[in-house]
Amino acid sequence: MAGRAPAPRLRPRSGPNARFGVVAARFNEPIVKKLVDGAVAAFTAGGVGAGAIDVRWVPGSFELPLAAHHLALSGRYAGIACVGVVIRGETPHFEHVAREAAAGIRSVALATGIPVTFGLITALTEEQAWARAGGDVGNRGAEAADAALEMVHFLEARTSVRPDRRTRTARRSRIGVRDHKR
Ligand code: DLZ
Repeated sequence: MAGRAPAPRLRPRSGPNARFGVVAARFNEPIVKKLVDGAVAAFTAGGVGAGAIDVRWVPGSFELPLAAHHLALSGRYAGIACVGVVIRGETPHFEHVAREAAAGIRSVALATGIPVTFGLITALTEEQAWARAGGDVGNRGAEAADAALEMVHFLEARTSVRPDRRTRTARRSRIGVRDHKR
């Protein structure tokens, strides 16, 4: 599936104070670094302050969901972009990695309510992967960051809860904790 994602450029209302995370899988690291650069550049272009973007590395794409889940539950992040590169090898192993990463990332977003987006390249060859890491076919990391920004904007338009408070608020209401005003 080739093609470029549309550039949304819908900025979160919370402005430069909103924090964003990039979780990056170290497998195929030289290509993944291009995705990280793309994601950071897109967040910055979207109005996120340079000091408000945290990049965290994990061993491989299989580990992306757990790391993203941990960051999302911290309540510190408005959105998180996951980036990684899965290239077909000689065995079906890569299919398991790609499938679990995709399903896991989706689950984290649904379970936490924090936009956690999918900046993975799944490619048949290294050449295809480079093309999607800032080459002819765009930069999947930048697209994941743009998607996170747009989803934060989407959620902000529908709730008065600040994005970085959303997880904490959801958790507190689930366990029946109320804020007592004195
Ligand atoms: C083991 C493995 C393989 C074969 N291929 C990739 C890959 O193409 N891209 C990637 O990000 N990670 C790969 N991994 C590593 C797994 O994601 C994971 O880190 C290990 O299986 C340990 O859990």
